[in-house]
Amino acid sequence: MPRFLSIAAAQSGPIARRTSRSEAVSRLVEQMREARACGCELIVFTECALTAFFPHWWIDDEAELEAWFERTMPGPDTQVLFDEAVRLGIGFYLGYAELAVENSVKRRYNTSILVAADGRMIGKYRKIHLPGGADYQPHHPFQNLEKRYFEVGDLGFQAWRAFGGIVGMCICNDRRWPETYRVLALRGAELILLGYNTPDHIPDQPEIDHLCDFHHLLSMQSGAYQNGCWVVGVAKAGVEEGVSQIGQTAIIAPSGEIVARSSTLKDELIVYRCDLDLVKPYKERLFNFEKHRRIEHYQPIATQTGATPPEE
Ligand code: CDT
Repeated sequence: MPRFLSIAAAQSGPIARRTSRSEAVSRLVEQMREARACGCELIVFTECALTAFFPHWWIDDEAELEAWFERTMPGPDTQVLFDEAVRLGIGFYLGYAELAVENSVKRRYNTSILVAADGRMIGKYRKIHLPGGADYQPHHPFQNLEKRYFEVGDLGFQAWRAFGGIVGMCICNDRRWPETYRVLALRGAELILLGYNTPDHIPDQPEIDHLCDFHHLLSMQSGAYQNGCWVVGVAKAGVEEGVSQIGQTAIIAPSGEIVARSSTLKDELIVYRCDLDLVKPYKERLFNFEKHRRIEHYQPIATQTGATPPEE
């Protein structure tokens, strides 16, 4: 019996530094309407979908920095997105910068949420793999200061029963790490949603610039295949405040095949009717974790019983 779920991956073009939240949200609302008109039940937006990707530049002033963050979700500027989702009857994944006040302490996270078609918050994820550094790099054409502006996420990798399947979330750099997909799949995920802001130039490793698209797709395709999951990866693409970012928004089947892919570097919706039951041949046979994984052999060499000591 197929379990169909029609998904829209809503690639974003650049968002200028001066763009207001309400302008950015109105672009998302437009894409949401288009997705619903295409019969979609779920729309996936990108990482930090409400603003320019501010970790690309240095910010000293605390108030200026906090202005890039959302204190509440929904908040005054995002309520309209939730209202429109309910009106249309469509769920969504949204990435944003979150300012949380916990026990009177301010904490900043790179966050995503999963929202049901009735506006209910299904789950929240806070990005674990933060790339870049915390210090200014004077010789780089742009910065990657996620380690300065965000804390490492404290919610782990979780999966939720939603949209007729089991859904997990991650964000951008997480997609390059096999453990992201593996932990989500061990928790039962059948569908993994993610947004990303990925420059097409890596300032401290320019020799692999020409492989940016390849490594992006390679990570998601292998993650999907090796864990028997659907993966939906959504870009913020194009030249944003002088930083050129890849597109390649893609929907990937559990076979590892790309079934839909963007072709521009602008706001662009790609849509696919995913059969969630296509995870079964992989999860139940080839990659049946319970049957075939051999975790007793995963210990570091020094703790393995019967390990041959290194030769003198
Ligand atoms: N936003 C984010 O996590 N970007 C990183 C840039 C690293 S450059 C290889 C990414 O992994 O896409």
